[in-house]
Amino acid sequence: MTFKAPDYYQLDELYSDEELLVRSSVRKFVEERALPLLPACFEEGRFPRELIGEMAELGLLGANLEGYGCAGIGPVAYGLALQELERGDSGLRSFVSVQGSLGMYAIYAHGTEEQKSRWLPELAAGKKIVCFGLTEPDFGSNPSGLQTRADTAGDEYILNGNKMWITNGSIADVAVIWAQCDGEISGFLVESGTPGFSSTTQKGKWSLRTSDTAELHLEDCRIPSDCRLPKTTGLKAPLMCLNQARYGIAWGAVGAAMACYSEALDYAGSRVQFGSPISSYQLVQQKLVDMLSAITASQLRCQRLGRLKESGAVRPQQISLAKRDNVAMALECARNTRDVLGANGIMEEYQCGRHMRNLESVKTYEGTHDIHTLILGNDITGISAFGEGG
Ligand code: TGC
Ligand code: FAD
Repeated sequence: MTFKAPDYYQLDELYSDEELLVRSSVRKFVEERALPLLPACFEEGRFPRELIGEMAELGLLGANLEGYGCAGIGPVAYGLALQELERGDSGLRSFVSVQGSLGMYAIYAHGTEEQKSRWLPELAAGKKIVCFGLTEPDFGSNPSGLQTRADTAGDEYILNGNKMWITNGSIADVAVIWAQCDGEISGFLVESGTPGFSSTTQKGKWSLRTSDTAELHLEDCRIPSDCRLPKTTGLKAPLMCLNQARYGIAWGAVGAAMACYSEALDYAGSRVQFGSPISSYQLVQQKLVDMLSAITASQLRCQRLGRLKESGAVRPQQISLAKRDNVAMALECARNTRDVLGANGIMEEYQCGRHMRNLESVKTYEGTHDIHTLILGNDITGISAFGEGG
């Protein structure tokens, strides 16, 4: 099947030449290099490490950061790149989100000049991999209560605790670990191989199978005091990183929806039942139109969000709205496509089932759908409904 990107409101006219160039180069990479591998990787439960070098060459790692070997592209170009990656698979976009928007951004925004010079060029080049450890077994939606501790011992910190569901966790060369330190949440750079630091790959996922997910264990893990990210005092520091990643997810989810819509339209045009293509029946047309309408609304939302980010005016709550609604929209498109494809919709040779399963994770990570609802509810009413401790 040839992918036909829906652009019903001619939004391409609103993108610059540079933005369209970024999109076309990532689209080519996904079409020619990633999609031939992804279905098999999904079946095997394997992250395609062999694609890291090419993604780095395309400037996709820390793409929207300035200097340190990063491409320095604008937010809209970055969004379009992530849209293309997630058109391939959410796991590919996850890798790029965690490497750039969470790990590299944490160092970029909160690190010393030495930390930035040491890590960012190699992370941008894909020679090193980073992960971001915020979530713990008992603290997911409510990271403010996290239990991992960093205690001062002379010119070292001693870290103890466990992290869970950490993307890139078992392949990372360095982990950004969020821990309680002197009564505040603070970030620490922990290198793989440090005594007392280990990871366990989380097996048995039926979603995001092309992504590496791991538990991280810290047991009397000693790190030099200059491994602390100095500008991290309080939950605001990791939440700033989450804004970057949630922004990318808002765009990425639209890519997954576009892949599903294109598949549904193509299939409906060629599948004949009762003597005619199923696309000639009103109920099928309604499903296709609902998808197109929802995708167009999300594309417009991304466009505006990107321009707001470009001008420095975007608010975290506006990002929450886009993450929440675009992911829900994409999940609905994946389910509708599965339906339009009938029995074939459950087969791995079609993409909709893989996207549908992936999007169940995307709905949960980076703040669940319901947490973003509460963030927005709080914003419009001024009343927090998170419950005690929220
Ligand atoms: P709250 O009291 O509201 O806020 C604490 C401080 O942070 C500030 N703040 C923000 N700053 C920047 N950006 C945001 N989005 C911010 N939201 C809040 C706030 O102003 C305050 O600052 P200050 O100066 O007064 O101290 O904190 P809370 O404890 O009530 O929690 C708020 C809540 C529930 C919204 C937050 O905890 C939350 O977002 N929870 C969801 C957790 C989450 O998203 N985890 C993601 C883990 S990483 C991940 O999933 C990666 S998957 C990646 C992949 O594979 O692609
Ligand atoms: P919980 O917080 O236990 O929530 C369970 C349910 O309760 C949800 O429906 C939630 O919406 C609801 N709920 C919770 N609180 C409230 C409330 N106050 N009001 C109403 N409903 C509520 N984390 C990282 O730190 N780094 C990573 O790289 C990372 N990668 C991930 C990769 C994958 C594949 C997955 C699945 C998760 C990843 N996560 C990562 C963790 C992710 O951020 C958490 O799963 C997410 O924040 C939700 O936490 P939880 O799973 O503990 O669910």
